[in-house]
Amino acid sequence: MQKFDAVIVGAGFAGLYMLHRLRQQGMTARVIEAGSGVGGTWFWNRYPGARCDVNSLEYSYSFDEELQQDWRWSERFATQPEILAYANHVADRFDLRRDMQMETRVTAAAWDEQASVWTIRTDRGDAMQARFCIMASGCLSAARAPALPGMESFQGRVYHTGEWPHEPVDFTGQRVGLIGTGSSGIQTAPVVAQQAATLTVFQRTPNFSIPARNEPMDPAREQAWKARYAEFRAAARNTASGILYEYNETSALDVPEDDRRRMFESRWETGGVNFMRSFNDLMLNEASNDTAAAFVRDKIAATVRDPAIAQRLMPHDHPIGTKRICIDTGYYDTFNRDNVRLVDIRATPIEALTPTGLRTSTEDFALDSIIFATGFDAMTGALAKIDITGRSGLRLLDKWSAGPRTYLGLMVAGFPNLFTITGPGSPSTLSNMVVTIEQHVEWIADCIAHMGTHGLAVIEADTAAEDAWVSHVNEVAAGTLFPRANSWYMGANIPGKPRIFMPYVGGFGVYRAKCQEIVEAGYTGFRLSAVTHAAREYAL
Ligand code: NA7
Repeated sequence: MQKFDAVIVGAGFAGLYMLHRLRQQGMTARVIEAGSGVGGTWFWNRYPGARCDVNSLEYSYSFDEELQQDWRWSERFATQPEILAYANHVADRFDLRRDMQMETRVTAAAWDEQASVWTIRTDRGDAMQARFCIMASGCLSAARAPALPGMESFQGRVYHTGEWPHEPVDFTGQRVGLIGTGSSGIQTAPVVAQQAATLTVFQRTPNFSIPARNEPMDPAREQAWKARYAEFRAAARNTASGILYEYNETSALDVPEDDRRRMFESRWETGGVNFMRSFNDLMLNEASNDTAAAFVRDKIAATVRDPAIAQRLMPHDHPIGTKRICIDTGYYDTFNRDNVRLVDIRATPIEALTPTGLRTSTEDFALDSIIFATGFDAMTGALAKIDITGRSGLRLLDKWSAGPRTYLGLMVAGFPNLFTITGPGSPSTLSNMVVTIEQHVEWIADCIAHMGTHGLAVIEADTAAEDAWVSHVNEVAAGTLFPRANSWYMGANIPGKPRIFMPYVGGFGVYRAKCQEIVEAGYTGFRLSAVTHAAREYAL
């Protein structure tokens, strides 16, 4: 049996940095990755138009000054290929690949109570032992497509945005169907529409989308950032999202209508998620939120020429931002094209795939390719695919049957020495993922170093601390508009999944301070115990 200090599951941004940190601390670690390359989300999501919605200068590691100075981003919002190239650069630059095992899926992880080690098994038949098992398996990595009748019968090509082929896909001359209008569908549609003979977008729920206004990197901006990178990064770590948006501390209701419109207009013009920071209560107060939602609906009406199609594209069923806000390049305008059609599958549901396309309750559609942009089993999906067994045979799946329970999104009571990077209950998907990943990686690495210095073998979250944290996470979410939407944040996109708001909405800066306080107070809410006899033998 191979033995490591730590096994890290996943070679995305979290796994890469975790490996680097542990190696710096002189530990042995092995990364197990299902894909054939590094990059996680950016390895799998290769669909046309895939692009980050956080400024590239901020959606990048801050842990190494030379790295952040050397790397050149070519656009305001980086494309998937560029982010993937960056992940590969990091893997090479820090010589990470020699401790990685690719094209291997972790299938099981079991805590050995006697030896205080995890036994980790893979789909290639490997078995390895590690004192620490670190899940860097991602928040949006378990792609899902609906199980429609007739799936097997369709003679054309089927794609999922989250599992896109590596070879280029050419839709020229094809009749393409796109199912799903979340971020992925909204980024895919404009690009495919330009190439395909026809594009039919099957929309169940309309979504709010803000123009990205992407542009080539402004050299002056790049220079200004790089000159003050450390300062900007430090400031971002104290914000609610880990991003230096222009935060406005005014309520949308405290300003005259004209001023409010001007504010929305200026942010619509500059583009990006900054729009949602136009006022400080858009996610807290329904009346404030309504003003932003109405503004975007007006923009849809002004962009889409056919009023009936514009109406169909306007969301009315959830407050703006309670489903992750989308950022697009020409999405609404795509519906002005002659080769694009919008089908409301809430009114006329898809009944089945057929050999030649798909059938709704009222019509047969002839299609050459179907793209599923139907999302992910978010936050818990990747963990649920692994048979994780903690103390006394407790299975994570059983423990989480009514929804995920964690302490700080970092650890789970009953699962000693198992860490979850950006786990449910942490800010994760509500913040800049790279910033939130760095904070978790550093917290975990420091914790492991602390254990080493103090001769401690086992750390475990306390059930009482976990209960209190889960209550706090729910309480904070309940004070916002977020639970009002059937979003993946709520697990609502997966039939049968418990309806719980999974990420921590209290803000990244607040959360980070809380994690720090807990450490300074001696790891409050965690139980740390000394080296057991068996663990000592293992170490030898
Ligand atoms: P999302 O945001 O979960 O969007 C999935 C879309 O697919 C959404 O419009 C869904 O409609 C639709 N969907 C899901 N299941 C079905 C079925 N069965 N039939 C028809 N339509 C369906 O996933 P994305 O990949 O776009 O984005 C995920 C995140 O990745 C994104 O938020 C960013 O953080 C990056 P629904 O709204 O459920 O009615």
